[in-house]
Parts: sequence; structure tokens; C-alpha cells
Amino acid sequence: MGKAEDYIEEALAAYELGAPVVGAVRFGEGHINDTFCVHTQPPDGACRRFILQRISAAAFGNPEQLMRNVVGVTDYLKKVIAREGGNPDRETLTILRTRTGTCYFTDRAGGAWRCTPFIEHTVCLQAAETPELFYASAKAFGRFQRLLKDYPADTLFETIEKFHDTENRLRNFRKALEADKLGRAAGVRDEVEFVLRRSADCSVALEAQRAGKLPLRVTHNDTKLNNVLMDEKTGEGICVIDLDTVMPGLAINDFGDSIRFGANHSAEDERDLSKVNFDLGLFEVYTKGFLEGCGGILTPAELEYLPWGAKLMTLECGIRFLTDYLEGDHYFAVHRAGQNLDRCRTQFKLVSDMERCWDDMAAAVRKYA
Ligand code: ADP
Ligand code: GN1
Ligand code: MG
Repeated sequence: MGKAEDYIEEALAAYELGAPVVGAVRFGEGHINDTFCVHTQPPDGACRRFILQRISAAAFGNPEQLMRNVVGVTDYLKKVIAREGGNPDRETLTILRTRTGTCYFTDRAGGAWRCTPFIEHTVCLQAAETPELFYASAKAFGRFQRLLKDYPADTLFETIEKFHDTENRLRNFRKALEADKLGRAAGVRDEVEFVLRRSADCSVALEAQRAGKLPLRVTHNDTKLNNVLMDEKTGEGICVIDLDTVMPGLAINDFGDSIRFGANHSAEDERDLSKVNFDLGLFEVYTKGFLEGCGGILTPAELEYLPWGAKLMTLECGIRFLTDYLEGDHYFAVHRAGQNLDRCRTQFKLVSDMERCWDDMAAAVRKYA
């Protein structure tokens, strides 16, 4: 596919941005897409910013279906947000049309690009600087669930097949281990052992879903803190972004992925594991915010399984990082050798911590349920 920089001029030319483009720089800390912040400058007006992204071809096989999901969901959210008296242009993404009227642009190498206005006066955090900010993100993700509760889920495409199918993630891990293409397996015996001892856990949520205990809903599926924009002044959670993986899924996974990423005080790729600790206080803070945001839509079984969502999303993500490490780091962008292994280790440390305070996690959920 080539470097995104080699195609950006072509992508920019596909859009009418209302004023000359004066700059485009790489932006954000996402692991998947190539994201650029574009500046325009009218001769006599204020500078405007846009987010231009090339959708990862490695992650997403069908950009057409993906963009149909994103447009469907954002158009729907705009209506619901307007009905509730909110600001649709600030509280959800706006997908700009190209000069030919399509919702994305395909470059000469087949890369798919989309463009959205930059949502100004917001910040995107890589870590919850305060419990209040984490609480605000929880409310935003809970609200996202609530706003989409009546969205016709059967119209959504599965943009990544079996995305949070933890059993399948485990199978793929076993295959990568078996193949051991780069001879890395010998160096990760402890991590392999960690996964294999928890192989039964990988089925817990899926079994509950198959038994009809956990309903399929429209879920975001990638609820990291850096996928919600926060108001720069008030710290309120304004806009849920990164809608590439909006698909039918389990609410406990949306809850769980936020806990995985945010209920600790360390970077996802921290090498010093003594700094990586699950924070039960932050778990409680997030639980409170998420349940408030959901506004009572979750069923008793969903509430009961919330701690499982946290543990399984963390375990699954660790398995995915380890699998990618074994396969040669072709999925998650890496900026240094061993980064995916470091990421895997932080996740497994967090899983162990959660196992140790399992009863307290359940008690925290009961407190707010
Ligand atoms: P990835 O899948 O690679 O994480 P995202 O869609 O999350 O891609 O975008 C990457 C980063 O770009 C975000 O973390 C955020 O900082 C920024 N971003 C994306 N869209 C917007 C927007 N509309 N306004 C402001 N910032 C944005
Ligand atoms: C990826 O795109 P980004 O950086 O928000 C990944 C998530 C992982 C996450 C781990 C489409 O999220 O599933 O949990 O990295 N997204 C995709 O940080 O695979
Ligand atoms: Mg993102």
C-alpha cells in the first residue's frame, strides 16, 4: 500500500475544504489508521482544522462497508442528539463528502481516505489525569450505548470478523505459536503459559451470549480513553470517535475495554511492570459514570458480567499483542523492537491484579447497579 504521505496530496485534492490547505501533519496516537491534521487558511478568515485519515487496509478489508456503518451511525446519532437538545456537530463526527459526493476517497493504490472537521476546544487524553476525567469518559461511552439502543443492528456490517470473539483470538494465538514464524516463542514461555491457564476464561462471555443471557447491542468495541474527545475547559466527555469497529457486540466489552486501558496509571507499553497496577478506585469511578450514561438500559445479567468484560477485554488484548509479536508485528503499529510484547505484559499484569480483587470489583458494580 505504501506510505500514506505519498498519497496525501491526492486525497486532499479530492476534498473541497473551503480554503487553501497550508499544512498536513501526522496526528494522534492511534495504533491502526494513518491520521493527519490538516490546516486551511482563508485569506481573510480564521484557520480551520480537519482530520484526514487513511483507513488501515491491514485491519479493515472492506472500507465501503465500514464507511456505510460510520455514516449510518453518525447520521442517526445526529438526529437523536438534536432531539435531546444537544449539539450534533460537536457530539458526533461529521463525515465530509468528496468533490464527487462520496463519503470516502480511494487513492491510486486503493487506499481509502475520509475526512472530518476537527472538533475544536476538545482534548484527547492518553491517560486519565484525574478520576473526574475518567468518570466523564465513562458517561460518554455509556451515553453512546443508550443513544444507539434502538439503532437497527442488523443493518451494520461486521467490519472485522470475530473482533471480540475471544475464543477465536485464542485459536489464532495457538496457530501463531505453532507456526512460530520468527522463532520468538522460546522467549515468551511465561506469557504463553499465562494464556493457556486461562483458556477456559476465553469462553465465559461467549457462552453467556449463546445461552441468551447477554444481548447483542450496537457497541463501539474500541472504547479506549483516547477515543473520546473531552471539553478542554469543563472536562466533559463530548464526542465518541473512532467508529470503525461499531458493530453488534456486548455492552460488557465496551465497559471492559475502557477499564483495560484506563483503570491504571501506566502506559499500555510500559516496560517497568512495577508501575502497572489495576486501580480499583478508578474501576469504581468508571462503573458509576458508565451506568449513569447508560441510563438504566443494561439488564441484570449484563450488570453481573461487567467484571468479566473488564478481565476478558484485557486478557484478549494481551493475547492479540502477543499473537502480533509472534507473527512479526504486522497489525499493531510498533515504534520500537519488542513493543507488542511489552504491551502484552502490561495487559497480563492487569489481568492478574483483577483476579486478585475480583470480589471487590463485583461489590463495586453492585453499589451502582
Ligand atoms: P485510530 O483508529 O488510529 O485510533 P482515530 O479515529 O481514533 O484513529 O483517530 C486518531 C486520533 O486523531 C484520535 O485519538 C484523536 O486524537 C484524533 N481525532 C480523530 N478524529 C478527530 C476529530 N474529529 N477531532 C479532533 N481530533 C480527532
Ligand atoms: C487499536 O485504533 P486504536 O488505536 O484505537 C485496536 C483495538 C485495541 C487497541 C489497543 C481496530 O485501537 O482493538 O484494543 O488498539 N483497534 C483495532 O490499544 O484493532
Ligand atoms: Mg483511536
